Amino acid sequence: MSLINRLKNKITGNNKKDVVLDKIKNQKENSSIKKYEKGLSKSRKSFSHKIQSLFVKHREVNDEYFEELEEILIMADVNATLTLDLIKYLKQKSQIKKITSLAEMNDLIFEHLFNMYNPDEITEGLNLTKGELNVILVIGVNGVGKTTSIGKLTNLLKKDYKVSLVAADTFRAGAVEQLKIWADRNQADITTPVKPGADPASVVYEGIQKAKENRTEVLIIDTAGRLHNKENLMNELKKIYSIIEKEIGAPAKETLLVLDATTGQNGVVQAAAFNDVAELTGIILTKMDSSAKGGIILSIKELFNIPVKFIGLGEGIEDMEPFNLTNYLYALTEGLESNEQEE
Ligand SMILES: Nc1nc2c(ncn2[C@@H]2O[C@H](COP(=O)(O)OP(=O)(O)OP(=O)(O)O)[C@@H](O)[C@H]2O)c(=O)[nH]1
Ligand SMILES: [Mg+2]
Repeated sequence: MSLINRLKNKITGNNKKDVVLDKIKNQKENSSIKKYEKGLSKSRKSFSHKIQSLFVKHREVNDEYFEELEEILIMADVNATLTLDLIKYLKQKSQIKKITSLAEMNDLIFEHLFNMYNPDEITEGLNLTKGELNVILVIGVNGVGKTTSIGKLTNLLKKDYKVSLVAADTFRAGAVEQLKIWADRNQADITTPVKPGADPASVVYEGIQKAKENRTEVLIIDTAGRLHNKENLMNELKKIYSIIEKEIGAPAKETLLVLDATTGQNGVVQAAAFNDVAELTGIILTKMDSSAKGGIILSIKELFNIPVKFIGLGEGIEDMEPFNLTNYLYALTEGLESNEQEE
């Protein structure tokens, strides 16, 4: 019997996971789920495949099993509090349900992850208004994938909005050229600094004037990667925010923090630092495809009240998806399901 049917027989009451599995089964051809499955394959190996491998080592649920499970969760970057809560829950539940087999434990883990979160939770999209000039500011430390994500985001948004770009990274040689390439690929307008090292706020000012003239609806601002020297960052952001307010008469619609999933808990530290100085409205989590630490999303959810709005699943222009918790959890835990079916 398939896992889905088995669970349906076994679990009574309204179980969110059943609903989710049904939905996913019906949408297997959905290209977004396929992208998630592919992009999260490394994370899946370090999560569900490792949990499966406990089958080989342990015949039954015991203290050693729980210790190893805890280690797997921590290594997958599920934060410590969440890991301990999860282990505590699994220990209690397995006692109550008198679970001794690892197959049933896998059921429990799979089920609990889906029950912890609302599978119907619609990730907030971007807060954009058609027909108006909406500004999106993109910030984050060096090399996390800001410019690449702007290229991908432009590709996603250009179907519905007129998008223009601003190269306010006046600091790094080559940064302007890099954004220009993405602008060309997307056939989007771009405002560049008049000279290297120009004041980023002045480029933003120019960008807004041009945007008003050519009826841009979404203006995306690329900024220089910087380590979190809070004072400098705060001053620079203040200047940019005030130019936006003054020139548009409304604040930036989105300030997106870009985090690199491969940096693990360091990303969590960056989120905390940026959250102190910027009015963050969302996170773009990049390089999920290169990371084995998919648990970082659960950590971010646990620690900050900032939605992950997009995840980067590769280097190509199409390799960024709006974040979808159901697809993500499914792609992370999928191995557990096939393990069940093979039994
Ligand atoms: N595999 C993978 N690589 C990515 C992803 N996003 C960005 N990259 C790569 O990460 C590297 C850095 O990307 P950039 O977009 O230049 O990063 P940045 O934050 O703009 O960097 P600075 O401007 O130097 O601060 C590039 O080689 C990108 O191709 C992703 O989702 N997956
Ligand atoms: Mg850049």
